[in-house]
Amino acid sequence: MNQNDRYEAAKKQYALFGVDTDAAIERLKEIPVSLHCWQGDDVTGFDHDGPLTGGIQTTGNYPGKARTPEELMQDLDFALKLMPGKKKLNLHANYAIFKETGYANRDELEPKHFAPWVEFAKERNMGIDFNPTFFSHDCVKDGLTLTSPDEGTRNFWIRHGKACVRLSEFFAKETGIPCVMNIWIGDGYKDIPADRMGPRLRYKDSIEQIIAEPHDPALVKICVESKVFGIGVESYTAGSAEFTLTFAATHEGILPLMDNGHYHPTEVVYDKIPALLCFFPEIALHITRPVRWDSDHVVLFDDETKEMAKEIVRCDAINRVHMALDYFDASINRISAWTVGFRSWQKALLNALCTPNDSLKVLQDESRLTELMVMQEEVKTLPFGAVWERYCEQCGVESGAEWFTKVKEYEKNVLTGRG
Ligand code: RNT
Ligand code: ZN
Repeated sequence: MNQNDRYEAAKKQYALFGVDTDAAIERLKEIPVSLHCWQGDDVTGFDHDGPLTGGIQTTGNYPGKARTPEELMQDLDFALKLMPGKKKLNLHANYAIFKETGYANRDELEPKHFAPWVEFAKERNMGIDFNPTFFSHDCVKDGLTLTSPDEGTRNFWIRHGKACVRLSEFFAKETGIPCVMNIWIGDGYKDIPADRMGPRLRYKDSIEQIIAEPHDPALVKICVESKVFGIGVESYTAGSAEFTLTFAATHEGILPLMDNGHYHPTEVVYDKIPALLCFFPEIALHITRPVRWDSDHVVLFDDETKEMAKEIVRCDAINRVHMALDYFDASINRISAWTVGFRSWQKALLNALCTPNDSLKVLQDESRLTELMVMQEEVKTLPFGAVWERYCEQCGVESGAEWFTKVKEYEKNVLTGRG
């Protein structure tokens, strides 16, 4: 059977369940997914020489890490060509480029420090999402930024946040695509604090000052990301789930951002997606793979990932959920890490679009729960591979693992020369 026959046979089988695979493929082509620049260099960036802080860690020492903006862009460009679908570029403030402009501290970042990135994104028809970087910097005092009791420190980071709001609006205007700006801080305590509310009141005030920076909410979508704990910050995290969710709920236009590595191990973000969609017009996600902790392994086409995508599709919320990848594995080829993760989320979305959600809902609502179980199991073995093949073909990328041959060549020709 050739590829076309395989697809036509699959299409018929899906049609028996009421699924239109052609429509699913077309829909997927329009869903933007944000690709994080920081997988390419282990969250290092270009504005400091110090270690990665903030309670996050990359482990591994695979050769070939990008060391300059040129190398990171070259790697990104290579990886993007192996991924089907519509992409946005997700940048962190510490990826500012100072070569032409001279150094600027985080509280004085300006559009000119990101001009090469804007050019990169525009040339590839990508929107840009943005993240202030509240870590890996000398002005993090005692592990604290926006919650710091030291007003000088806290004000520095508020100014950073405001600069990022201005930058986000600049990105949106330049690309013509709204910019999702995500606030995440690692502030917290390794051991039992004496005051759990004070840091949160300061954090609340800090975010309120940041979002007061004039901006068009249609162009800049500001999110707050929660977290349960970090490395070295095990006992207390100021930006907990309750804190960020309530902040978003009580501040017009602010979106909650859920990272599926940031909850207790038996909590699942796929169940939280529909809960939040009952209240918020828009929400945001960081899609990652936590293995026993917030380890940020490469996203795979696994059950949790599939369920997250299914909820977005089932809730008819594709346009209400901003999807971004967030992981960093330094132990394997970083281009492969980018590619596997992006392709896995694409597969999850396509799989969700090829799920007979309407008929399964009917079974639930009619309490035909035995049949629901039978059908949900049945759907799992439909010939999804042939639909994926067709989608990749239409997007001009390889559907199978042939892409990896190219990555190996690139590793040999480009990455190994990086010393
Ligand atoms: C950390 C958060 C945060 C970061 C990025 C680099 O636990 O997930 O989103 O991963 O900002
Ligand atoms: Zn995250």
